[in-house]
Amino acid sequence: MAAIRNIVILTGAGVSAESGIDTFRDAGGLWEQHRVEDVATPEAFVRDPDLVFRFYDMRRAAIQTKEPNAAHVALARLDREWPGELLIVTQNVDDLHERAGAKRVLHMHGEHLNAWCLACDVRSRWTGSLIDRPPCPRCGERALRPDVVWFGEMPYRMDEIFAALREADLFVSIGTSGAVYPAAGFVRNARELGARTLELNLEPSQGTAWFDAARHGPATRLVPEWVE
Ligand code: BV8
Repeated sequence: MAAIRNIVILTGAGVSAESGIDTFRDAGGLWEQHRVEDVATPEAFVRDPDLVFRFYDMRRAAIQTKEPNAAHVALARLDREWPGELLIVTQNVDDLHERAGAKRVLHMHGEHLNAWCLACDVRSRWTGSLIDRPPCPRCGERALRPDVVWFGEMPYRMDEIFAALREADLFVSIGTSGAVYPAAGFVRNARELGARTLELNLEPSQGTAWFDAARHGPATRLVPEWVE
C-alpha cells in the first residue's frame, strides 16, 4: 500500500451537526418555509435583501453560541501532528474548525463571521448583524453583504483546492451529503488523480459509490476513531 503523505479532507454540515448547528437537510432544507437554495442566492438578495439579511444574521448569531465537537478537535489534532501536507476544505461557513485549533482550513463557501463590502471589495471580520445596513469598517459605505458563496456564485480558492487534490494520496469526506457541486465532485477528481478515498458520514452520501471505503455513524465517534 503506497505511503500516505498528503491528505485532503472535505467537511460539510454534518461535522458541525453535533455542535448544534443545523445541517441543510435538517427540517428538509427549509428555513421560515423557504428552501435554502432560494434564500442563499444573489437573486434573493436583490429581490428581498431583508429576508437574506435575516437568514444570515440569525445563523451568524447562532454559531457564536456553539462549541467545537470531538470531530473538530480530532481534526485539529491531526492538522497539528500530521508531518505531511494536509488541507481541510470546508463547505461550512462556521468557525468551529478554527476554534478547535485547526490551522490549514480553507472555507470554499465563505464565512459567517466576515462581511464583504460591495463598495470597496474589502472583507472585514463581522460578528454583529447586517440588516440595519451598518457602515463598512474600511470605507464607511453602507454596502456590506454576507461573505458567503451563494448558489450560482463561484466558490473561493478553487485553484488551491485542485492543486491540493493533485498532490493528495488520501481524500476523506466528512459530514456532507454530496448534493452540492463542485464540492460533491471532488471525490471523483481525487480518485481520477490517484488518491485513495474514504467517506465518514451519518449515512451513505450521494457520491458514496466513488469512495474506496465508507464508515457510517456520527462524526464525533467516527472522526476520533479514524484520527487515532
Ligand atoms: C457554482 C453557503 C458555478 C451558503 C453553500 C444542477 C446540477 C448540478 C449542479 C447544479 C445544478 N443546478 C445548479 C447547480 C450548481 C449548484 C449546485 O450544486 N446546486 C445543487 C443544489 C444541485 N452549485 C453552485 O451554485 C455552486 N456554484 O456552481 O458556480 C459558476 C461557474 C462559473 C462562474 C460562476 C459560477 C455554489 C454552491 C455553494 C452554495 N453555498 N453554502 C450558506 O451556507 O448559507 S452550499 C451549502 O449547502 C453548504 O455550504 C453545503 O455545501 C451545502 C449543503 O451540503 P452539506 O454540507 O453536505 O450539508 P447537508 O445538510 O446537505 O448534508 C449533511 C450531511 O451530514 C448529510 O449527509 C448527513 O447524513 C450528514 N450528517 C448529519 N449529521 C451528522 C452527519 N454526519 C456525521 N455526523 C453527524 N452527526
